[in-house]
Amino acid sequence: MRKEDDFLCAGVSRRSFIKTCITATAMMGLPFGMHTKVAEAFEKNGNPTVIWLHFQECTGCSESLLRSTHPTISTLILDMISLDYHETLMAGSGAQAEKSLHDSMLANKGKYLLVVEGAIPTKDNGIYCKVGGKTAQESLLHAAEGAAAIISIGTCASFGGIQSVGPNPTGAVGVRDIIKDKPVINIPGCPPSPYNLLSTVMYYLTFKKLPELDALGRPKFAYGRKIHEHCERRPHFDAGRFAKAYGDDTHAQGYCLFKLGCKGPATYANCSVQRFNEVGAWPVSIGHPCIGCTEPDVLFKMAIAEKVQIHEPTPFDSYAPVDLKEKGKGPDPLTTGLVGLAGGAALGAGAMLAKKLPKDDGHKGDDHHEEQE
Ligand code: FSX
Ligand code: SF4
Ligand code: F3S
Repeated sequence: MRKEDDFLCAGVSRRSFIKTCITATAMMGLPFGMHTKVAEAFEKNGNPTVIWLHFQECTGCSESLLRSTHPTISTLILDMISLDYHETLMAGSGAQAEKSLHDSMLANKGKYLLVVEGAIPTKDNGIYCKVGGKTAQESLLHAAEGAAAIISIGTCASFGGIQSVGPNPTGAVGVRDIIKDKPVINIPGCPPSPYNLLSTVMYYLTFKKLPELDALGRPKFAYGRKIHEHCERRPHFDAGRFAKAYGDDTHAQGYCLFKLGCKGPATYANCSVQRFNEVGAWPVSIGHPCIGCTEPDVLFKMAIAEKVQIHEPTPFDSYAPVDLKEKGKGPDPLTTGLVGLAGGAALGAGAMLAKKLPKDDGHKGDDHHEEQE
């Protein structure tokens, strides 16, 4: 008899597959148990054709995908989807590669997912990035025509990224600046979390629609909250304990990195929750301030050490909820104690925040969180 782990689903072990479905389900904010629906949908509708184009970028987005190990996203992504074209991963090149791109677009017209990595130069007829004799803009327009949906992976494809920083010599823009007649989902980050890409693809296959997006086109399940709300250094922030210099005692003790320029209070992303690799690291956990890499107005627009303005102070989301009291019953002493603690902490946080924030802050970052239909 076969062990469960020996059963292969779309080229990966059943156990790994279910684990990935559980992770993706949790990331999408769906109730526990929904992973079976996600798994069923993936088994039924899985193996979607994906065409992946590269334009102006460093390939860090693809690298990030390949380096992820828990769960083994690279294996899952590469086995669970039909990656028909990816310039840096495919074996073929030249005319052979061009043919497979053309054949796949024709065979899967209207059904494939187009993933775009990198910005698109528009100046001087787009001559600053050409692949196979075509400008990035031409390739994008051509591939977008038959796509069911487009995913802009990384900050470059989402918003223009480093290429678009002034004076923007090549006129670099993001996909949404060019494609107006197709759904475009932004998964920013420089590089982004590969789990956000996986969850978005799984959501799309499960529900046959796009996840809810914010005003910047980012899935709300991954970019709905500020890093600052769930950062492990947040208690230090609330208590007014800030690292003063890299390598000094305050830094070594894990104090809040706000005064070293951490952009967490103005950055919407799930890095501190999902983290990046098997050791569970993310920039702030290893002592570097968040540089706001998911935010178009922060990354490369503000200096690393520049402080962000905190517009809407939000409490640390690990404090005890304030509605612990069961309906119809009086509060028990433990609940009262917890509520008191939570309230005290939140008040304390607000007071400390007002007291400790420097007065000479800049005014960038925040706040793109109106809903998008
Ligand atoms: Fe951009 Fe991707 Fe930054 Fe690099 O290729 S989002 S420069 S990490 O990786 O596009
Ligand atoms: Fe964490 Fe940065 Fe917020 Fe400090 S400022 S709590 S390091 S996100
Ligand atoms: Fe980017 Fe900040 Fe996360 S720099 S990777 S959004 S912690």
